[in-house]
This record gives sequence, structure tokens and C-alpha cells, in this order.
Amino acid sequence: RLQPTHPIALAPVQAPEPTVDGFVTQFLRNLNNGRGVALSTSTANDRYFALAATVRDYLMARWLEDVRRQRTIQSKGVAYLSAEYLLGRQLDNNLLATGLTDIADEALVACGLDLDDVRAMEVEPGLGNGGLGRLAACFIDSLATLGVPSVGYGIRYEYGIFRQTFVDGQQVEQADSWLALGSPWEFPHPEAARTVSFGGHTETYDDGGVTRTRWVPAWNVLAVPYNYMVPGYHNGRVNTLRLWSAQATQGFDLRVFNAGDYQEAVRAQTYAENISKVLYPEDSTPQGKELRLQQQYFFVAASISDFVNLILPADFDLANLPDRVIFQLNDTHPVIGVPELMRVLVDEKGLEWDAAWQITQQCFAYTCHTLLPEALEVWPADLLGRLLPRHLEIIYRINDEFLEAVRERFGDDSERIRRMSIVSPDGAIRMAYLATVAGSKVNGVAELHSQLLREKVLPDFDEFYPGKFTNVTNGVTPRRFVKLANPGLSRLITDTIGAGWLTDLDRLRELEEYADDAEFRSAFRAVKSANKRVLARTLAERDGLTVADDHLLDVMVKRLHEYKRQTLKLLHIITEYDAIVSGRVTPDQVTPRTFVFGAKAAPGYAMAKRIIHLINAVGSVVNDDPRVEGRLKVLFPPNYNVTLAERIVPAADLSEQISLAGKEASGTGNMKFALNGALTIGTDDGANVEIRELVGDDNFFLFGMAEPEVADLQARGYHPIDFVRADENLSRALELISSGAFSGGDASVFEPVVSNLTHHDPFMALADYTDYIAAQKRVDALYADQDAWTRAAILNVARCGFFSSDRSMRDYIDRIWHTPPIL
Ligand code: Z57
Repeated sequence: RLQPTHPIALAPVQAPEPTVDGFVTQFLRNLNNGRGVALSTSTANDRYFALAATVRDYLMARWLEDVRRQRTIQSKGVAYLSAEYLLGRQLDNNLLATGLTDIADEALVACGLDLDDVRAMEVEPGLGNGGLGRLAACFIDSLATLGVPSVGYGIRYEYGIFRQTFVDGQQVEQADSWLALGSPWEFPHPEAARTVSFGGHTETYDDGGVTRTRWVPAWNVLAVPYNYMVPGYHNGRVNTLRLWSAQATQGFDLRVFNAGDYQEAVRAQTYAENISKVLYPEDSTPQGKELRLQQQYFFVAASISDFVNLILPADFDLANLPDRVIFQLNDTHPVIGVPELMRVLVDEKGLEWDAAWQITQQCFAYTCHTLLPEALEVWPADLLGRLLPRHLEIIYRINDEFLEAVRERFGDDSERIRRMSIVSPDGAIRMAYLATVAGSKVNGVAELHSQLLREKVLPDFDEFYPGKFTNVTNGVTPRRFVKLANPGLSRLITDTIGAGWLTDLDRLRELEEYADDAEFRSAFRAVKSANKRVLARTLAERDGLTVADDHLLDVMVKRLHEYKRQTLKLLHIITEYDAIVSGRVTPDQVTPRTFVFGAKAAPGYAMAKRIIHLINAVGSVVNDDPRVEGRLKVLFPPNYNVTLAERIVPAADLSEQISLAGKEASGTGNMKFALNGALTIGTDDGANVEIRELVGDDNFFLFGMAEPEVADLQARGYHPIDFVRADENLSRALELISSGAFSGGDASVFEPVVSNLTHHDPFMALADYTDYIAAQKRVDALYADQDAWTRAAILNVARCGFFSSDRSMRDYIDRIWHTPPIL
């Protein structure tokens, strides 16, 4: 017990004065003492670090206080387990949270500096692939803003999502060395490192007459936690994100390889440290690599140990664990935590199996993010057993007892048993099934997705576990994606309905009446134009691209995946292009449009990469053709990331959400665009369904088959060629690609894309083409009436408050977690 006597040491932690003088003083201290440089000799990076440190200093008192309080109150909290957090830049977000933006601005001016220049130095931590990782980042923002006790657990990848460049229109990946200049936001805590073990075998032993099992691992690594502040918005709360970094343990060499040779010892160290080296860049298509399972177990075992052995008091009765924590499984990536908690409770803490299983079932809940069968993770039992022999035994026992319960309920229905077994017929562990059996709740991420999950993916489980399945529709944080990304709109909203909406987004409804107010509409349009100019400046500086500000900005930004159908968007562009160059329409009959793409392809996904190449190829031809000049333009800035999204989203007029119905679990980009006043052209898929219900049919461009029609067509037999024959525009567009028009006459380059579409088209782009083009005509018609368009855009903003991640968090709290905020 510390017994300080000095009055300063006895007082609570002090934040610097929230004034320009206070800020300048603290900034210069950080520059001088933290960086060891004078203002006059500092580099831009020094200044960025000192500024970040200064913002940190304002947050620190609250952070320390919140950590202390969460430990003393010991109320139930959320441990969010996610292999990805796609955070985006931190500086602006943290300035916003603390309300220091204006003070920092003035303080820097007083130091002869420009906040924008300093901002530009920040490299975003891209510790995620796409929607799933960004969702986790939105959720921890909302949990902090709501004041819910929570901690986010994940991996501190040394390299995040790759940096994308284009060489001759083709994607080339570069390592994302986001830590090269250090990160001012992290706090390493090597003293709190956890040891994580792998390999070896299990054995039984006699423990005073009781036979117990223990795991004798072959090697281990150290998991070193790095803490990051997660500030709530204007509420003085600061939660923690805790990411684990792998480090070799001392003596690692001897235990692993028994080599006794220096070279080998160093090699072994490298092996251990590889675990947190790099983010796997596949989104929705797991690779089944051993290192990936190592990553998963690494961060989950460290997190559970952290909670059980460090956060809980030493005398805590583990029977009460469900009153203290809910481990939320963000997809199947952390599901190995289920047998891990069982192992900790039974093998390490000496609980009986049944008691441990009772506890475990209450401590986990599982979120599924997909419907694609190929995205459901399975681990071959031999791989899992080699890496985690005790966990495999535990999984088998869980499965045996589960199947026994199924038999009790349904009799010896061997078909059903085969279908429901956690272990597949070919001996693979189905992680989604394990999560479903172990989880207190299982949720999908949009109404349609949750319904299809129950009816099509896990129907046997839904029948067996009534009440276990639920829905929580995704959301996005309005702090980052409205306030920071769209300051102009935010100002207009506050001027119109007053402050307070940013933490109570349903209040946007109050804007509805202004949709009919000509003055408001013109202010709203002015904001959109200004945002286009900001985007134009960004793309000019970043990529040397030019954006016309009088064009309809038609945007499709998301990971490149066939199910998302970037090719359908391309076919529309080619059709418009063809219509002009073939003389069937005159240029002035075409709405001037700029098409913006942003998309990374998984490095091993050949078709996706070829589609990227095709987008760039179509772009160069269209952009270089004087016949369509001023009418059609295609922009594909490389390396789409959170930072760029914050510029593109507020500038967009039209949001492309055109996945095949039944394939996109939710989508979250769709929400960001609608909240920023873009209209959606979309299928009846994922959260599009809910967006359309809220904004109304008149303010949404719906097209394409709905999911039941997709299923019907599939069942009848889908022949894409029938659709090519039925629509001349479609056959012409495909023919243009095949002819080599976009590949300098070389027909072979994009032949795989065309032949895949015409012969297989697994995501039925061609079946939806005709209706898509018709919907685009409705877009043109509405856009021609700027008042009508703006009215619809305003109504999108006004009616999408539901998509705040604050609402998602409240739904999780009410339906799944039962973790009230602490005030
Ligand atoms: C991922 O980003 C998503 C699902 C996955 O199974 C994996 Br792996 C990565 C996405 C879905 O595709 C989106 O539809 C959804 O909005 C997002 O997760 C967040 O739920």
C-alpha cells in the first residue's frame, strides 16, 4: 500500500489548463522534454508527437480515474474480443472528444504552426481489413461515449493492412510500416505481460485422489499489452483498448528447439515474434494458415488471462464470473477463447467441468458477420491438435455432451447429428458452431442477415436453442463520420436544430421539416459542394487527380469482392460510355458523372485483382476519350482507407450498395453515406433494407432481385448467357471488354473476367444488370431536379439517426450484455 505524504501526490491527477496558454505550455514541454528538441529545430514529426502527447496529457487524468473506478466498482463490463480494429487517425478524434480543437488550433498558430500540417503527419493504424474491423472501432467509441465499463482486446500488428499502389493499373502491395516513426498513442506495459503457450501434449495426473488433466506445452511466447486511450465524446470518460504484441520469452530457444546454437536461438525468437507481425489481408475468406490460429489463440489467451488474473481481485469467486464480464466474440476469430476459458477454469483453477461449462456459457456471446459459406472458419483437427492439444480435447468433450443433448431431444436422428456436430465429417472444427453452442446469444448484424442466419445457416441450432438468436443492426459513430468528416453539415445541423444531436442521433428527425425549406436546401447544397472541393483538393495533393465540382459524384468504396459486384458498376459505366461514343445519345443528354472507386483486393484473390485492373483500364480509356470529356470520368485513388473515407463520404451524391441480395451481411458504408446526405442505389440486401424502410421508397433507388428471387433463380438454374441475349446494352458492354477496347487491343487480358461473368457469374451481376440500368435512369431523372434531389438527400440525413453505433451499443446492452453504463 502506497502512503504518499506530499499534498500534490495526494491530490487527483491534474490535467493541464484547458486554455490556449495552458496548451502552448504543455505542447512546448512535450516538444522539449519529450522529444528533446527546440521548436526552432523540430521536425514535422516532432511537432506531431508533441501535439499528440499534449492531447494525451489532457485525457490522462480522466483515464487513470476511469481505470481506478472500474476496478473498485467491479460492476459487469464488456470485454470485446476482436482480431481487428480499423481505428483511423486518432489526433482529430481525441481533440474532438476533449473539446480542444479550437484551443489547439490557436495554440499552434501562436507557435507559428498550422494544425493541418501537423495533422497530416499521422499515419492511421490500419489494424483491420474492412467492415468488421471498422465496426469494432465504432463500437469502442460508442461504449466510451455511453460510459459502459469495457475494454477492447486485440492484436498490435506491427504491419496493418497493406498499402495499395497501382503499377500499370494493377494492384501492388507494400508493407504498412505504421510504427516506423513510432506511435504517440500507445502505452506499453511489459510488466503486465502474459505467457501464452503452444504445442506439446496433455497428460493426466493424480491430484489427491482426483484424476486431472494438464497441458504440457512445447513452447511459449510473451504477450505484451499496449494500452490505447478510447475517449468518450465530451463526457470525461476514457476507456481502454488493449492490444497484444508477441515477444520471445527468455530461454525460448532451449525449450522450443533444444538447439543450443546461437543462430537457431535467434531464429526461434523471430518465430515467436512473427505472431503479431502482420494482419492477414483477407476479408471474408479465411486462409486456414497455422500462423493465423496462433494469432487468434495468442490474443484471446492473453486477454482472458489479463481479465481473470490481473483485473479481477485475487480472492474473486469464479462462480460469479458471469456477473463481472461478457466476452463478445467479434466473428469466429476469437472463438478459441471458449475452450481456453474452460481450460483455465478446470485445469488451472480446479473447477468441476459442469460448473465451468455453466460459467463459460454465460460469459460468451457471438456475433456472426457473414452468410458466405466460404467465410465460415473451420480448423482441421490435426492442425488444431498439434498447436493446442488440450483445447482439442475440450472441444471434443463439449461436442460429445452437446450431441448427447441433441439426441435426448430429437432421438437418434443421425442426419441431424451429422449436420449439427461441431466436428465436420472430414474432421474439421466448425468454429461458428462452437460459438453458437457456447454463446449465451448469437446475433447477426442486420435484420435480413439475422433472419437468414436463423433460417438458412444455423436452422438446427435455432430450433434447438429457442431465444438464443437475436439481431443487432450495425451502426457507425457519428463523431468520426459526421462531425469530423463533415464539419459543414454538422454546423448546419446545429444551427438548425441546436446542439446535442451528436450523442442523440434520432434528433436528426427534427431536420425533416426543413426538407421543404428552400433556404435550408440551398445551405445543404452549398455544404455538399464545399465537401466536393475539399475532396478535390485531397485527391489532387494525394494522387494528382482532378475532380469537377459540378458532377454527380457516384461512389463505390469497399473491399473488392465478387459478391459486392464492382463489375456491375463497371458495366454501367461502360454502357454510358458506349452510348455516347456509338452516337446513340449526345453527350449533353448524359448527366455529368464522376465515378469514384476505392477498393483493396486480398493479395491472393486473383479475380479481384483482375477486376481492379479492369476498373483502372476502363478509367484510362474513358478519361482519355475527348468524346466523353466533361461528361464521364472515372477515379480510382489507390489505398482507400479510413482517412480517405472521411473525405469521400461527405462529398458523395450517390452511394453504390449493389451486392447480390443475401450476400452482404449488413454493410456500414451504406450508413455513412446516407447520414452524409448521399442517396443510395442498392439492392434489398443487408442494412440497405432498413435504410430504405427508414428513408422511404421515394428517397432510395432500389433495384434487382430480392433474396427469395435469387434463391428461386438459383434453384431453377441460372444461365447468365440468357441475360446477355436479352439485353443489347449488356451484350455490347461485354463485347467492348472482350474486344480489347480497354486493353490496347489485347483481348486476352480481361477474358477471364468476361468469361467468368458470361459462363458462371456466381453473384448474378448479369441477372440484375437491366434493372440496375433502369434504376440509374431514375437517378439521372431525379438529379435533373436539384430541389427534389436535395429534398431526398436531407430526408436521408434526417431519417438515419437509427444507424448511430450508440444505438447498436444500447441494443447489445439490452439484448445481450446487460451491462448498464456507470455514471
Ligand atoms: C468483414 O469485414 C465482414 C464480414 C466478415 O465475415 C469478415 Br471475415 C470481414 C463484414 C461484412 O461483410 C459486412 O457486411 C458487415 O457490415 C461488416 O462485416 C460488419 O458487420
